[in-house]
Amino acid sequence: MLLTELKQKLDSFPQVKLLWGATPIVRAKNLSKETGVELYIKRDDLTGLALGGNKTRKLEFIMGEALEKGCDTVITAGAVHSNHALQTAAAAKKLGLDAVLVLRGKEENKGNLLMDRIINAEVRIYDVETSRELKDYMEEIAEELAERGKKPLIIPVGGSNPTGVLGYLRAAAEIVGQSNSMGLEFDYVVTPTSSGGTQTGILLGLKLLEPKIKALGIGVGDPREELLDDVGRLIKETAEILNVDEGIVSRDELEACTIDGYGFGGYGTVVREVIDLIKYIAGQEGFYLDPVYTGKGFYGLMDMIRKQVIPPGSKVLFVHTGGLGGIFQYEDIIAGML
Ligand code: 5PA
Repeated sequence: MLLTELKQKLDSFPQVKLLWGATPIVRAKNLSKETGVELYIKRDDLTGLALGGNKTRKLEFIMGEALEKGCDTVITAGAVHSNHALQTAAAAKKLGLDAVLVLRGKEENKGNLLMDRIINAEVRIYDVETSRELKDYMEEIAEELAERGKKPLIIPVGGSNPTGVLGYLRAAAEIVGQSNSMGLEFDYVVTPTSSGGTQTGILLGLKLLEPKIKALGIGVGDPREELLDDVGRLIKETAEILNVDEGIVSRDELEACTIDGYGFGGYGTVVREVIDLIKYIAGQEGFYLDPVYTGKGFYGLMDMIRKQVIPPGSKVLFVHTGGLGGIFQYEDIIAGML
């Protein structure tokens, strides 16, 4: 598909503008020298909403849908450290909507939870193990609000539905446009993956525009089968709304480009190996990764480079999906590891 064609398709969906503009692609000079690959970072941590991050892109389309449907409230879910929840609250406030955040975990006023409270989002915390289990609570709250005459929209965990994926299709288009104008041909585009929307958008977008580029999603500790099912379903559903072949990415291809082994015991664990890497990268390149997503994703990338799964000389783009608040959510654990 031509770049202009994909851009036109994306422009035809309801949307609002939340990003400042295209996020920069920056060469990681010291790390490139050290690793023997040409390493670039797509700074999606600098989207401009709250603390920035990948959810801003998804929310451009999700909030577009909320406004089109005449909703006055959005409800979403995640862990207490959820970057998505904070981004959703910030987008809602900016657009004059209410936000209800349905969270799980330890109630501590710091990090993203503190930011949620500063922006005056309604926060409800439940004692469940996984964010999937919060779905029923979101539905109950939606009913409760509807009875009070409100019009709520439920946004799934991570904003990972086909509407949200459109945001990362646009990111794929942006990457292709920027790499053309920089005279760069990437071999790999690498993202952390959890609820699957980011990986789906990049994978599908690059498959449509530049199928030579390998799009790798590095799991951050969610169960592999769940992730593969989620991304598989999202690819199909998004292909459908875009009117492209829903079999465009085969299950085998999806399995090959979904990388496992860097979850460090499961989603949300904060481990020394990753904190050491965050320190190292900050010291080399002057930017911060987060302990839950980008730190694990980048660890996986560095390991694949070291093992030459990604061969020397490759041109690699890592998408920095944000998550800065995670540093402050886990400040005590991290401080203990310095
Ligand atoms: C998250 C997710 P996907 O959910 O689209 O796979 O993106 C993974 C990801 N980087 C990558 C950062 C900084 C993220 O926050 N965050 C979730 C959240 O609730 O914040 C959905 C889990």
